[in-house]
Amino acid sequence: HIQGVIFDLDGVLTDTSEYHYQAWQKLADEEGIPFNRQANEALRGISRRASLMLIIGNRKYSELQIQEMMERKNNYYVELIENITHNNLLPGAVSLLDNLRVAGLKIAIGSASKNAHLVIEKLGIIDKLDVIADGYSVQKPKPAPDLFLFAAQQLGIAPQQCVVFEDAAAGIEAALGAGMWVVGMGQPERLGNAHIILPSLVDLTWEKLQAKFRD
Ligand code: B16
Ligand code: MG
Repeated sequence: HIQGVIFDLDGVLTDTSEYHYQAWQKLADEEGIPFNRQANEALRGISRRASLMLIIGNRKYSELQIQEMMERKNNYYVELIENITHNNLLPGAVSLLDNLRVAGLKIAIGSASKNAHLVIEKLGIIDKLDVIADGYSVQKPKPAPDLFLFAAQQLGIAPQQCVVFEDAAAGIEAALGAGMWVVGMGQPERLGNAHIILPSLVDLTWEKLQAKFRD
């Protein structure tokens, strides 16, 4: 049975996905590359480099220019998240974290972001987490299962006893590849193969989640 819960960060516990979008939009505008909110959907949950590659498509840039653009985007992002607080937690997130802890589950973050620590600190939830796996934890980014396997290993729990909350197709693929249970958050179109799909974390408890897995 399930002993560990691994949360994606952007788009699951917090609304910072909007700031990733705004930072990419600014970079794309400066480079004269067409980009919009809809194109940004494809970048959900994927690494900084993979995101940039999708944005530039077959335009030719040197490795040096690519590095510079990744850094520029990140500077915009870090600027945008400067003022985030616990108000940027998505509805239901804190009560679920507290409920899971009381129920005796171990809790990890499994985020592709290299800014995950900074974001977690600003959200004020560090004390509610047992493990933080982030963009520095493994070499191969989502959709490879490595990040979630690393998180489970750090928790000391077998992958089959972990459930992952994800909002992105790449993350769901990663979690399924790791042999974990998967809860997809948000729009069903992008959540394909998740075992369960939920619109939000509001009013969710460990008890209710277990009941959903039994259905
Ligand atoms: P960074 P998650 C992901 O975080 C974001 O969803 C994605 O938009 C971003 O490109 C990626 O982190 C890398 O972030 O540039 O800060 O290292 O959803 O896995 O928590
Ligand atoms: Mg995400």
